[in-house]
Amino acid sequence: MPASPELQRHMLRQMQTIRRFEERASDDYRGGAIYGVVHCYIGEEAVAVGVCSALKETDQIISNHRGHGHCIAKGADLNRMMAELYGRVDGYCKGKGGSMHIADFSIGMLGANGIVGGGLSIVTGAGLAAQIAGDGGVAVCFFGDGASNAGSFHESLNIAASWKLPMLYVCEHNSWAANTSAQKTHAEDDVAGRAAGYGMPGVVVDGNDVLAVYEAATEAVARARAGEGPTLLECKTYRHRAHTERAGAVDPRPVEEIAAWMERDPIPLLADHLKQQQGQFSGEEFQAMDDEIMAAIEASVAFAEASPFPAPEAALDDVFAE
Ligand SMILES: Cc1ncc(C[n+]2csc(CCOP(=O)(O)OP(=O)(O)O)c2C)c(N)n1
Repeated sequence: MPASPELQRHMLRQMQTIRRFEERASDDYRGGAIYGVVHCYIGEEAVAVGVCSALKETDQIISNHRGHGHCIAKGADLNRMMAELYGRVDGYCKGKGGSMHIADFSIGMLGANGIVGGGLSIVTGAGLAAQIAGDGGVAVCFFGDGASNAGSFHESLNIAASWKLPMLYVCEHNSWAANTSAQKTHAEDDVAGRAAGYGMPGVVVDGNDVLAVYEAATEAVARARAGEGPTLLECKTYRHRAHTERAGAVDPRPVEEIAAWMERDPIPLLADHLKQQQGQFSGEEFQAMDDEIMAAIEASVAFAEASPFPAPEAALDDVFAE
């Protein structure tokens, strides 16, 4: 089902929010206000937004080390996200998790994860739980082409297909795992082809076209809800930034390759599409939307700065389950 003009405007706002949030996170990380490490999703926003727009709030997702976009697309609170990056007590993990551990069960965001491939088996358990509960829920995993070579990928897809779990596996194929080209680690260009080996559909989609991602995800989600089992959805996309925001981080990717993908930036692609629809959108509206987003980002930084650091004696609180 094609996205309505209202939904398209919502998607544009979501993508621009991810972009602005991460630009600020990167600046503040390099400026020393944010600790730990920051991996930016900039350039890949259409994947998280297209997929999450096809979900209900009660559906569950899991993310990886590059998780800000998935959190925002699922409806996470910017203030608590920024406070977490700043390491403050009002952050999602009370300031002790940082960029790679943001979770919000209340909106079906089961968490980012610093272990490459770590989310695949966890969220497959969430799919099994939804099936047992019979509540019509769907579980979604976002992971990279690098993670598609982890053992957990094969184990998870095999069991999910065998048991017809209500799942969507979203491979964000950006052609690089840290600084290693997928050409060195994948004999086939398409990860989706592996789906046949497990007995599930494998679909390749332009991951920079949010409307194409949305339509493919909508179909896969309907299939999962109908009890027909999981789908592997491979989204071809690209990150605009180096693997991490660390100053001086090595980036071996060819400049021509980066430039070609930046020409297909998913945000202008959707904005231009909206503008071409008579009376649907204008440059002024985009500017007004961006101003509101920038104000929300500023507010999130003020919220973070006003929050204290956790007390040293709280270091072990919430670490162990009781
Ligand atoms: C088990 C494990 N091995 C290695 C790493 C180091 N590492 C962090 S991100 C990354 C690359 C992941 O690539 P991919 O899954 O394609 O995701 P992308 O960064 O491209 O979004 C690696 C090797 C890790 N965090 N966990």
